[in-house]
Amino acid sequence: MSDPINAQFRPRIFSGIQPSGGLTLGNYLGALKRFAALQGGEAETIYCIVDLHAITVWQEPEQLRARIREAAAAFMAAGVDPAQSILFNQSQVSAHAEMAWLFNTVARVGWMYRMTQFKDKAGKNSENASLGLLAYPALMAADILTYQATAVPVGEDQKQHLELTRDIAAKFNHDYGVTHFPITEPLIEGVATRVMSLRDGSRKMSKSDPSDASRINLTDDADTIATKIRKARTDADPLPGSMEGLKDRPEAKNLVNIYAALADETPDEVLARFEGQGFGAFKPALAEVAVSALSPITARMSDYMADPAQIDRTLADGADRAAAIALPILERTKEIMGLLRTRN
Ligand code: AQP
Repeated sequence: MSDPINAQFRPRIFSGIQPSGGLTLGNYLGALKRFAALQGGEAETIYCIVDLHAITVWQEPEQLRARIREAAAAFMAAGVDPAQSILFNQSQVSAHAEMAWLFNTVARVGWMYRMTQFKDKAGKNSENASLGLLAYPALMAADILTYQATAVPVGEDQKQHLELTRDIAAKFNHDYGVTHFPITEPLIEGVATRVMSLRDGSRKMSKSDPSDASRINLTDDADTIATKIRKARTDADPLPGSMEGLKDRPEAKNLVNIYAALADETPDEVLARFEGQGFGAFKPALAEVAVSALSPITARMSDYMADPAQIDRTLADGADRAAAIALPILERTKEIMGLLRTRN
């Protein structure tokens, strides 16, 4: 249930994706598809390509620029309409970085060290990780709270960061005796909140996984998609009649969940049709569903990417609209903290 404090805020949805690689089927099912579906409801929708997050690990500058545009193309190809939503890249709205600094003074160092994503990404040599990678969740809180967003659609992997955003909002409101930030709700819904690697059912499908075979990229053509699915790791057993029977078969469960999410069915509906059949029958059927869902998106992406100047104009327009919401909230935050206003 939503925190009662949120009733005092205008319903607003915010979410973002890092341009840290080409976007994957995981990003599509866990994020983009839902971003598009949430448009046109009672809440305003604001979607962001979080490039300042991407540079917390090394990015080749030219490649990053290309990936920001490619991500924008993927958002639009997946149905995010810049006329219905605000679509922009984070670094064009300086309020995100400014608010992140303010939140660096609210968040505690211990909160950051507890983040599993920091531990995973920093690896054994965490002393050598960028300071930005450690402070990443404070920037994410800034992304969300600079718009006083009441809800954030995310995949399961971002749940811990969302909890930290809520902690920062609650501590700020408590320390300064105000109701300035909502306690943002995570929207983690559907069967594809955690799409797993095609090579290892215990790891999340990720755009920065060194193995390209572990993921389906939104730019993969039909043959590549079919090959990756054919080679996906599975077991030799036939499929059971319901998900209960897949409890200890993570790779099989993952493929059934992907099928269900792409076909807009429940996993049990999918299994009811494939009960008793092996992966020799299931994988080609999954490849067909995946190709028919993803090919139109890939085609639209390449149309958008053929006109990078238009993508840049769309992002600049989105940044202006985002800044118009963010700046007054940033200024009020500074005022609450005892800083002098820089704009009226
Ligand atoms: N495998 C996934 N299943 C479901 N949802 C996913 N998301 C990412 N991977 C999956 C969701 O996509 C949104 C954007 O994620 P992000 O780009 O900010 O970073 P991430 O979660 O760290 O995604 P990646 O692909 O794993 O990026 P890298 O490799 O750069 O770290 C989020 O809502 C996320 O939950």
